[in-house]
Amino acid sequence: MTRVFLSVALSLVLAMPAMAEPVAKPIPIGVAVATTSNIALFGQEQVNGAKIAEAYFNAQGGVNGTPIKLVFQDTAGDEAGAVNAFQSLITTAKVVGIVGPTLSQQAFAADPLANSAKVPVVAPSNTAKGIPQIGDYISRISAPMTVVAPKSLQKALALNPGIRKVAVLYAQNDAFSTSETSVFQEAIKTLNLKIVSLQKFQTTDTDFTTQVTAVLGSAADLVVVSGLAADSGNLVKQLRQFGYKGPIVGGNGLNSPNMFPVCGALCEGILVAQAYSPQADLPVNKEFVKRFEAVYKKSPAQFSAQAFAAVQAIVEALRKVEKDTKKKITAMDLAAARQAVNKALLSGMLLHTPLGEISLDPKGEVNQKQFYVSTIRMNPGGKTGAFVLTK
Ligand code: 1QQ
Repeated sequence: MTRVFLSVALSLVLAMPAMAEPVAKPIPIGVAVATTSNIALFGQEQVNGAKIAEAYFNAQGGVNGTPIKLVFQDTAGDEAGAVNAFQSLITTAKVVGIVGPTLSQQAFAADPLANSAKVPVVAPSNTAKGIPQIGDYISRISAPMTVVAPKSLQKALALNPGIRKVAVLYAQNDAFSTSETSVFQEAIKTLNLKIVSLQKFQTTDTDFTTQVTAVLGSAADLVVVSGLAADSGNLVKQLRQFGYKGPIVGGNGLNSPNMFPVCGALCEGILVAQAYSPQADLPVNKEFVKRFEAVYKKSPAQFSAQAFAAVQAIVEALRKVEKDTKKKITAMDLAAARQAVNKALLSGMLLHTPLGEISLDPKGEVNQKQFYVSTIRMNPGGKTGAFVLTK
């Protein structure tokens, strides 16, 4: 008797995940980025951009009249934090899709979880090689460094045709940084330049005396840095303090104005390739910039615009699902909705985003045409500055 009861109870429990479970109203979309830790400099910009997207799309009626609701989960800066945030969004918040995480390093740990749970992930800032290849449910709106990084290098060379000797520095404990440096190193060789110094550091380092001494000893006439925000900022600062006067190309880790206080006036002149310009003359971008400036009293940076675009991709996928199935998302089973959203994301639809026109290919890789190379220009006093389009 007891045994029969137990086995019935057990089979009920086992059957539970398969039981129909509707999508909540408003429609929950997860945002798992770093709002604490050493990479909060990026994550805070992402939260700002995502919140503007939520207000913007809800003002348009959300998903054909049903509002969306962003559920934020801090990942902090490491892999475990990203895994926990994903877990909570998938099982507790029951989101239809996830925007996140902040770092590629975290994506390689957390994305497989979402992929096996069949929950679509749209990466807002994962630029390493191999992100969409993590699985069928993983896509990105953040252009890979294979496409973006060489542009800043070409610009540095156009501005300084005498460059021959390059010092390359990178954070060896971060997947994005190791991926980006390999792209830079490849491009350096293609441009017939010579790598005279190759230096490694950790994203947690604050003292770069060893690396800077080696760079100065190599008489490099260009320095190329791949790291995250605080480490790269301190590295640039110490390079200048020790007397390096030549051009500096920074990777995506230097793509945030939140990094300006780290190197202060010594951030001046760093060249960075960008996937976004607040000046882009597009209706959706103008509206984004207007709303962003009204709330945050500053113009949006790349990570904010990319977070907006990632939320947009999921919203437009939700709209497409309703159009194609003639069913309300909120009348659908959660598992079915997640699968349908992923299918719509990978259907090749054209998205008019603040980043320009982009689309995702069937494998989840982004197609983006327009990129920019900017120069960091610090204001007198060295506390604030801007990315200014490089002529
Ligand atoms: C990655 C990156 C970082 C610089 C994003 C903040 O591009 O981890 O892929």
